Amino acid sequence: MSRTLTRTPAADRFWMPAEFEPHAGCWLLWPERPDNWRDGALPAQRALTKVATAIARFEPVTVGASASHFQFARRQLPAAIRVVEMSHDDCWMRDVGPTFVVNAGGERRGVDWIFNAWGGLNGGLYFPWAADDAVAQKVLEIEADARYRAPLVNEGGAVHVDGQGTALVTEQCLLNPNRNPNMSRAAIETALEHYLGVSRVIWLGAGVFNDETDGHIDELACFVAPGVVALTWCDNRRDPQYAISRDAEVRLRDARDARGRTLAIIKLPQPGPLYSTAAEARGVLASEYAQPRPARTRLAGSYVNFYIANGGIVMPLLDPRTDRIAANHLKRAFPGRKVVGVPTREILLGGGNIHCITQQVPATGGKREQPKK
Ligand code: KQY
Repeated sequence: MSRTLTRTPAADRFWMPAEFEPHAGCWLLWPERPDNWRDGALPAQRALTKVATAIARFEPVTVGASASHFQFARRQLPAAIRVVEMSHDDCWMRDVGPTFVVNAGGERRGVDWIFNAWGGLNGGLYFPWAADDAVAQKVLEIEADARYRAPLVNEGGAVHVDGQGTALVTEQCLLNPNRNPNMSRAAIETALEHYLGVSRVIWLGAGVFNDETDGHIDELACFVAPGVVALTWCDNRRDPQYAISRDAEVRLRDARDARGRTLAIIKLPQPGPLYSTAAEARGVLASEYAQPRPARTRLAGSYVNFYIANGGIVMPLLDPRTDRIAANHLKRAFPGRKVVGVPTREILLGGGNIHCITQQVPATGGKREQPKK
Protein backbone atom coordinates (compact mmCIF):
# COMPACT_ATOMS: atom_id res chain seq x y z
CA MET A 1 0.00 0.00 0.00
CA SER A 2 1.19 3.52 -0.74
CA ARG A 3 1.65 5.58 2.47
CA THR A 4 0.23 9.08 2.83
CA LEU A 5 2.83 11.39 4.37
CA THR A 6 2.10 14.32 6.63
CA ARG A 7 5.20 16.49 6.12
CA THR A 8 6.24 18.17 2.85
CA PRO A 9 8.73 17.00 0.21
CA ALA A 10 11.09 19.87 1.04
CA ALA A 11 11.02 19.02 4.76
CA ASP A 12 11.92 15.43 3.82
CA ARG A 13 14.62 16.63 1.37
CA PHE A 14 12.71 15.56 -1.77
CA TRP A 15 12.36 17.71 -4.90
CA MET A 16 10.82 17.50 -8.37
CA PRO A 17 13.45 16.46 -10.94
CA ALA A 18 13.47 17.96 -14.44
CA GLU A 19 11.66 16.10 -17.20
CA PHE A 20 14.98 15.72 -19.05
CA GLU A 21 16.37 13.54 -16.23
CA PRO A 22 16.06 9.70 -16.53
CA HIS A 23 12.60 8.13 -16.43
CA ALA A 24 11.29 4.77 -15.25
CA GLY A 25 8.28 5.23 -17.52
CA CYS A 26 5.31 7.31 -18.56
CA TRP A 27 1.57 7.30 -17.76
CA LEU A 28 -1.39 8.36 -19.94
CA LEU A 29 -5.19 8.09 -19.73
CA TRP A 30 -7.58 6.95 -22.47
CA PRO A 31 -9.78 9.79 -23.88
CA GLU A 32 -13.44 8.79 -23.66
CA ARG A 33 -15.94 11.57 -23.04
CA PRO A 34 -18.04 12.42 -26.12
CA ASP A 35 -18.81 15.93 -24.81
CA ASN A 36 -15.13 16.87 -25.08
CA TRP A 37 -13.89 14.66 -27.93
CA ARG A 38 -15.56 14.54 -31.31
CA ASP A 39 -17.05 11.44 -32.90
CA GLY A 40 -17.25 9.45 -29.68
CA ALA A 41 -13.54 10.18 -28.96
CA LEU A 42 -12.35 7.78 -31.68
CA PRO A 43 -10.08 10.29 -33.49
CA ALA A 44 -8.56 11.36 -30.14
CA GLN A 45 -8.03 7.71 -29.17
CA ARG A 46 -6.19 7.13 -32.46
CA ALA A 47 -3.98 10.17 -31.85
CA LEU A 48 -3.26 9.16 -28.26
CA THR A 49 -2.40 5.64 -29.43
CA LYS A 50 0.20 7.16 -31.79
CA VAL A 51 1.63 9.31 -28.99
CA ALA A 52 1.80 6.36 -26.56
CA THR A 53 3.39 4.17 -29.24
CA ALA A 54 6.00 6.84 -29.98
CA ILE A 55 6.89 7.20 -26.29
CA ALA A 56 7.04 3.41 -25.89
CA ARG A 57 10.01 3.41 -28.31
CA PHE A 58 11.98 5.06 -25.50
CA GLU A 59 10.51 3.97 -22.14
CA PRO A 60 7.77 1.78 -20.57
CA VAL A 61 4.25 3.22 -21.00
CA THR A 62 1.09 2.60 -18.97
CA VAL A 63 -2.38 3.77 -20.08
CA GLY A 64 -5.34 3.98 -17.68
CA ALA A 65 -8.76 3.25 -19.20
CA SER A 66 -12.20 3.10 -17.59
CA ALA A 67 -13.89 -0.29 -17.09
CA SER A 68 -16.17 0.19 -20.09
CA HIS A 69 -13.30 1.16 -22.43
CA PHE A 70 -10.66 -1.22 -21.08
CA GLN A 71 -11.04 -3.98 -23.68
CA PHE A 72 -11.21 -1.56 -26.60
CA ALA A 73 -8.16 0.38 -25.39
CA ARG A 74 -6.29 -2.90 -24.87
CA ARG A 75 -6.99 -3.92 -28.47
CA GLN A 76 -5.96 -0.53 -29.92
CA LEU A 77 -2.70 -0.15 -28.02
CA PRO A 78 0.45 -2.19 -28.82
CA ALA A 79 1.04 -5.19 -26.56
CA ALA A 80 4.18 -3.61 -25.09
CA ILE A 81 2.03 -0.88 -23.52
CA ARG A 82 0.51 -1.79 -20.16
CA VAL A 83 -3.21 -1.00 -19.86
CA VAL A 84 -4.79 -0.77 -16.39
CA GLU A 85 -8.37 -0.11 -15.41
CA MET A 86 -8.71 3.36 -13.92
CA SER A 87 -11.76 5.60 -13.76
CA HIS A 88 -11.26 9.23 -14.73
CA ASP A 89 -13.28 12.21 -15.94
CA ASP A 90 -10.99 12.98 -18.91
CA CYS A 91 -7.52 12.08 -20.06
CA TRP A 92 -5.19 14.88 -18.83
CA MET A 93 -2.66 12.78 -16.91
CA ARG A 94 -0.25 15.70 -16.59
CA ASP A 95 -2.81 17.52 -14.49
CA VAL A 96 -4.55 14.75 -12.58
CA GLY A 97 -1.58 12.42 -12.10
CA PRO A 98 1.05 12.79 -9.39
CA THR A 99 3.97 15.21 -9.65
CA PHE A 100 6.86 12.95 -8.72
CA VAL A 101 9.66 14.00 -6.37
CA VAL A 102 12.98 12.28 -5.65
CA ASN A 103 15.78 12.46 -3.09
CA ALA A 104 19.56 12.25 -3.12
CA GLY A 105 19.40 8.53 -2.28
CA GLY A 106 17.41 7.75 -5.44
CA GLU A 107 14.01 7.28 -3.73
CA ARG A 108 10.77 8.50 -5.33
CA ARG A 109 7.48 9.81 -3.90
CA GLY A 110 4.49 11.64 -5.41
CA VAL A 111 2.65 14.91 -4.81
CA ASP A 112 -1.13 14.66 -5.19
CA TRP A 113 -2.48 18.18 -5.82
CA ILE A 114 -6.13 19.07 -5.26
CA PHE A 115 -7.72 19.04 -8.72
CA ASN A 116 -10.78 21.18 -9.56
CA ALA A 117 -11.05 20.76 -13.36
CA TRP A 118 -9.17 24.02 -14.02
CA GLY A 119 -11.40 26.33 -12.01
CA GLY A 120 -14.17 24.38 -10.28
CA LEU A 121 -17.60 25.98 -10.59
CA ASN A 122 -15.92 29.30 -11.44
CA GLY A 123 -14.79 28.64 -15.00
CA GLY A 124 -13.86 24.96 -14.69
CA LEU A 125 -14.18 22.82 -17.80
CA TYR A 126 -16.45 20.00 -16.62
CA PHE A 127 -18.38 18.64 -13.68
CA PRO A 128 -17.91 16.39 -11.75
CA TRP A 129 -14.14 15.84 -11.41
CA ALA A 130 -13.94 13.50 -8.39
CA ALA A 131 -12.65 10.57 -10.46
CA ASP A 132 -9.87 12.76 -11.85
CA ASP A 133 -8.95 13.94 -8.37
CA ALA A 134 -8.46 10.30 -7.31
CA VAL A 135 -6.11 9.42 -10.22
CA ALA A 136 -2.84 10.56 -8.59
CA GLN A 137 -3.44 8.40 -5.55
CA LYS A 138 -4.21 5.36 -7.74
CA VAL A 139 -1.07 5.84 -9.83
CA LEU A 140 0.99 6.09 -6.63
CA GLU A 141 -0.61 2.90 -5.33
CA ILE A 142 0.38 1.06 -8.51
CA GLU A 143 3.88 2.53 -8.49
CA ALA A 144 4.10 1.78 -4.74
CA ASP A 145 5.30 5.33 -4.07
CA ALA A 146 4.43 7.27 -0.92
CA ARG A 147 2.07 10.22 -1.36
CA TYR A 148 1.97 13.83 -0.19
CA ARG A 149 -1.56 15.27 -0.46
CA ALA A 150 -0.79 18.96 -1.10
CA PRO A 151 -3.23 21.48 0.43
CA LEU A 152 -3.27 23.42 -2.82
CA VAL A 153 -5.35 23.39 -6.00
CA ASN A 154 -2.79 22.88 -8.75
CA GLU A 155 -2.08 20.90 -11.90
CA GLY A 156 1.11 19.34 -13.25
CA GLY A 157 0.81 21.42 -16.44
CA ALA A 158 0.93 24.60 -14.36
CA VAL A 159 4.55 24.07 -13.25
CA HIS A 160 7.85 23.35 -14.97
CA VAL A 161 11.15 22.88 -13.12
CA ASP A 162 14.83 22.68 -14.01
CA GLY A 163 15.52 20.08 -11.29
CA GLN A 164 18.11 22.45 -9.82
CA GLY A 165 15.84 24.54 -7.63
CA THR A 166 13.94 26.68 -10.17
CA ALA A 167 10.22 26.59 -11.06
CA LEU A 168 8.55 28.35 -14.00
CA VAL A 169 4.86 29.31 -13.65
CA THR A 170 2.34 31.87 -14.96
CA GLU A 171 0.50 34.46 -12.90
CA GLN A 172 -2.62 33.92 -15.02
CA CYS A 173 -2.93 30.36 -13.76
CA LEU A 174 -1.34 30.20 -10.31
CA LEU A 175 -2.85 33.49 -9.12
CA ASN A 176 -6.24 32.83 -10.68
CA PRO A 177 -9.03 33.26 -8.08
CA ASN A 178 -10.58 30.02 -9.34
CA ARG A 179 -7.67 27.97 -7.92
CA ASN A 180 -6.60 29.19 -4.45
CA PRO A 181 -8.53 32.41 -3.77
CA ASN A 182 -7.36 32.67 -0.17
CA MET A 183 -3.66 32.41 -0.89
CA SER A 184 -1.44 35.38 -1.67
CA ARG A 185 1.30 35.24 -4.29
CA ALA A 186 3.85 34.83 -1.46
CA ALA A 187 1.85 31.95 0.07
CA ILE A 188 1.64 30.19 -3.30
CA GLU A 189 5.36 30.63 -3.80
CA THR A 190 5.99 29.14 -0.36
CA ALA A 191 3.71 26.18 -1.16
CA LEU A 192 5.64 25.56 -4.39
CA GLU A 193 8.91 25.68 -2.45
CA HIS A 194 7.54 23.11 0.01
CA TYR A 195 5.98 20.71 -2.52
CA LEU A 196 8.40 21.01 -5.47
CA GLY A 197 11.53 21.53 -3.40
CA VAL A 198 12.46 24.70 -5.31
CA SER A 199 14.01 27.90 -3.98
CA ARG A 200 13.32 30.22 -6.93
CA VAL A 201 9.98 30.74 -8.70
CA ILE A 202 10.07 32.60 -12.04
CA TRP A 203 6.71 34.19 -12.76
CA LEU A 204 5.65 34.73 -16.37
CA GLY A 205 2.46 36.71 -17.01
CA ALA A 206 -0.24 35.23 -19.24
CA GLY A 207 -0.21 31.80 -20.89
CA VAL A 208 -0.84 31.02 -24.55
CA PHE A 209 -3.76 32.97 -26.03
CA ASN A 210 -7.14 31.28 -25.42
CA ASP A 211 -5.63 28.43 -23.38
CA GLU A 212 -8.65 27.07 -21.51
CA THR A 213 -6.54 26.02 -18.50
CA ASP A 214 -6.07 29.69 -17.59
CA GLY A 215 -2.62 29.82 -19.02
CA HIS A 216 -0.68 26.69 -18.15
CA ILE A 217 3.06 27.14 -18.37
CA ASP A 218 3.34 23.87 -20.34
CA GLU A 219 1.81 25.54 -23.41
CA LEU A 220 3.97 28.67 -23.13
CA ALA A 221 7.47 27.77 -21.93
CA CYS A 222 9.57 24.94 -20.51
CA PHE A 223 13.12 24.13 -19.47
CA VAL A 224 15.03 22.14 -22.10
CA ALA A 225 18.18 22.13 -19.94
CA PRO A 226 19.32 24.00 -16.83
CA GLY A 227 19.54 27.65 -17.86
CA VAL A 228 17.73 27.11 -21.20
CA VAL A 229 14.01 27.77 -21.80
CA ALA A 230 11.88 27.07 -24.90
CA LEU A 231 9.24 29.76 -25.44
CA THR A 232 6.19 29.88 -27.74
CA TRP A 233 6.91 32.74 -30.12
CA CYS A 234 4.84 34.89 -32.46
CA ASP A 235 6.22 37.57 -34.80
CA ASN A 236 2.87 38.98 -35.92
CA ARG A 237 2.20 42.17 -33.96
CA ARG A 238 -1.52 41.96 -34.79
CA ASP A 239 -1.85 38.51 -33.18
CA PRO A 240 -2.84 38.49 -29.47
CA GLN A 241 -0.02 36.00 -28.84
CA TYR A 242 2.58 38.61 -29.82
CA ALA A 243 2.33 40.71 -26.63
CA ILE A 244 2.09 37.60 -24.43
CA SER A 245 5.28 36.07 -25.84
CA ARG A 246 7.08 39.40 -25.80
CA ASP A 247 6.21 39.95 -22.13
CA ALA A 248 7.40 36.41 -21.30
CA GLU A 249 10.67 37.06 -23.14
CA VAL A 250 11.31 40.26 -21.17
CA ARG A 251 10.62 38.51 -17.86
CA LEU A 252 12.87 35.56 -18.80
CA ARG A 253 15.68 37.93 -19.81
CA ASP A 254 15.42 39.69 -16.42
CA ALA A 255 15.21 36.44 -14.43
CA ARG A 256 17.94 34.53 -12.61
CA ASP A 257 17.50 30.86 -11.82
CA ALA A 258 18.12 29.26 -8.40
CA ARG A 259 21.86 29.09 -9.16
CA GLY A 260 21.97 32.75 -10.21
CA ARG A 261 22.29 32.00 -13.95
CA THR A 262 20.66 34.06 -16.68
CA LEU A 263 18.47 32.07 -19.07
CA ALA A 264 19.01 31.38 -22.77
CA ILE A 265 15.75 31.40 -24.77
CA ILE A 266 14.82 29.18 -27.71
CA LYS A 267 11.87 30.63 -29.62
CA LEU A 268 9.50 28.01 -31.01
CA PRO A 269 7.15 29.50 -33.61
CA GLN A 270 3.46 29.43 -32.85
CA PRO A 271 1.63 27.15 -35.33
CA GLY A 272 -1.27 28.63 -37.30
CA PRO A 273 -3.09 30.49 -35.79
CA LEU A 274 -5.34 27.43 -35.74
CA TYR A 275 -9.15 27.37 -35.42
CA SER A 276 -11.66 24.54 -34.99
CA THR A 277 -13.81 23.83 -38.04
CA ALA A 278 -17.59 23.41 -38.25
CA ALA A 279 -17.17 19.68 -38.94
CA GLU A 280 -14.94 19.25 -35.90
CA ALA A 281 -17.35 21.15 -33.66
CA ARG A 282 -20.36 19.17 -34.93
CA GLY A 283 -18.84 15.91 -33.70
CA VAL A 284 -18.77 17.01 -30.03
CA LEU A 285 -21.86 16.09 -28.01
CA ALA A 286 -23.56 19.08 -26.36
CA SER A 287 -23.75 18.56 -22.59
CA GLU A 288 -24.61 20.60 -19.55
CA TYR A 289 -21.66 18.99 -17.73
CA ALA A 290 -18.87 20.22 -20.03
CA GLN A 291 -18.01 23.51 -21.67
CA PRO A 292 -19.22 23.83 -25.28
CA ARG A 293 -16.79 23.51 -28.20
CA PRO A 294 -18.11 25.88 -30.88
CA ALA A 295 -16.72 26.10 -34.41
CA ARG A 296 -14.07 28.69 -35.30
CA THR A 297 -12.61 28.71 -31.77
CA ARG A 298 -8.96 29.79 -31.69
CA LEU A 299 -6.98 26.75 -30.53
CA ALA A 300 -4.08 27.07 -28.08
CA GLY A 301 -1.65 25.30 -30.42
CA SER A 302 1.93 25.19 -29.16
CA TYR A 303 5.09 23.24 -29.97
CA VAL A 304 6.27 23.77 -26.38
CA ASN A 305 3.80 21.05 -25.39
CA PHE A 306 6.20 18.21 -26.26
CA TYR A 307 7.24 15.25 -24.09
CA ILE A 308 10.85 14.51 -23.15
CA ALA A 309 11.43 10.74 -23.04
CA ASN A 310 14.62 8.77 -22.33
CA GLY A 311 16.57 9.38 -25.52
CA GLY A 312 13.62 10.93 -27.37
CA ILE A 313 11.39 13.97 -27.84
CA VAL A 314 7.79 13.35 -28.88
CA MET A 315 6.47 16.58 -30.39
CA PRO A 316 3.10 17.64 -31.81
CA LEU A 317 2.73 18.10 -35.57
CA LEU A 318 0.17 20.87 -36.00
CA ASP A 319 0.91 22.95 -39.09
CA PRO A 320 2.99 21.97 -42.15
CA ARG A 321 4.25 25.58 -42.38
CA THR A 322 5.96 25.45 -38.99
CA ASP A 323 6.36 21.77 -37.99
CA ARG A 324 9.83 21.43 -39.50
CA ILE A 325 11.10 24.72 -38.04
CA ALA A 326 9.98 23.63 -34.56
CA ALA A 327 11.47 20.14 -35.03
CA ASN A 328 14.83 21.63 -36.05
CA HIS A 329 14.90 23.83 -32.94
CA LEU A 330 14.17 20.78 -30.78
CA LYS A 331 16.86 18.71 -32.53
CA ARG A 332 19.41 21.40 -31.73
CA ALA A 333 18.13 21.78 -28.16
CA PHE A 334 18.30 18.02 -27.49
CA PRO A 335 21.31 16.74 -29.47
CA GLY A 336 21.32 13.33 -27.75
CA ARG A 337 17.64 12.55 -28.39
CA LYS A 338 15.64 11.47 -31.42
CA VAL A 339 12.86 13.92 -32.27
CA VAL A 340 9.66 12.13 -33.28
CA GLY A 341 6.63 14.09 -34.55
CA VAL A 342 3.06 12.87 -34.08
CA PRO A 343 -0.02 14.57 -35.66
CA THR A 344 -2.04 15.72 -32.64
CA ARG A 345 -4.68 18.15 -33.88
CA GLU A 346 -7.31 15.79 -32.41
CA ILE A 347 -5.74 16.22 -28.96
CA LEU A 348 -5.50 19.97 -29.44
CA LEU A 349 -9.25 20.09 -30.20
CA GLY A 350 -9.81 18.81 -26.65
CA GLY A 351 -7.77 21.64 -25.19
CA GLY A 352 -4.21 20.40 -24.75
CA ASN A 353 -1.43 18.43 -26.34
CA ILE A 354 1.26 15.79 -25.80
CA HIS A 355 2.69 17.20 -22.57
CA CYS A 356 -0.80 17.56 -21.11
CA ILE A 357 -1.72 13.90 -21.68
CA THR A 358 1.53 12.44 -20.27
CA GLN A 359 3.22 12.16 -16.88
CA GLN A 360 6.79 10.94 -16.53
CA VAL A 361 7.83 8.68 -13.67
CA PRO A 362 11.41 9.50 -12.65
CA ALA A 363 13.90 6.66 -12.38
CA THR A 364 14.86 5.42 -8.93
CA GLY A 365 18.04 3.91 -7.61
CA GLY A 366 20.76 6.27 -8.81
CA LYS A 367 22.27 8.95 -6.63
CA ARG A 368 21.03 12.48 -7.38
CA GLU A 369 22.39 15.89 -6.46
CA GLN A 370 20.17 17.82 -4.05
CA PRO A 371 19.46 21.36 -5.36
CA LYS A 372 21.24 23.93 -3.20
CA LYS A 373 19.22 26.58 -1.36
O1 KQY B 1 -2.21 22.02 -20.33
C1 KQY B 1 -2.48 20.96 -19.85
N1 KQY B 1 -1.61 20.43 -19.04
C2 KQY B 1 -3.81 20.28 -19.92
C3 KQY B 1 -4.83 20.77 -20.83
C4 KQY B 1 -6.19 20.38 -20.34
C5 KQY B 1 -7.30 20.79 -21.22
C6 KQY B 1 -8.63 20.40 -20.69
N2 KQY B 1 -9.63 20.38 -21.66
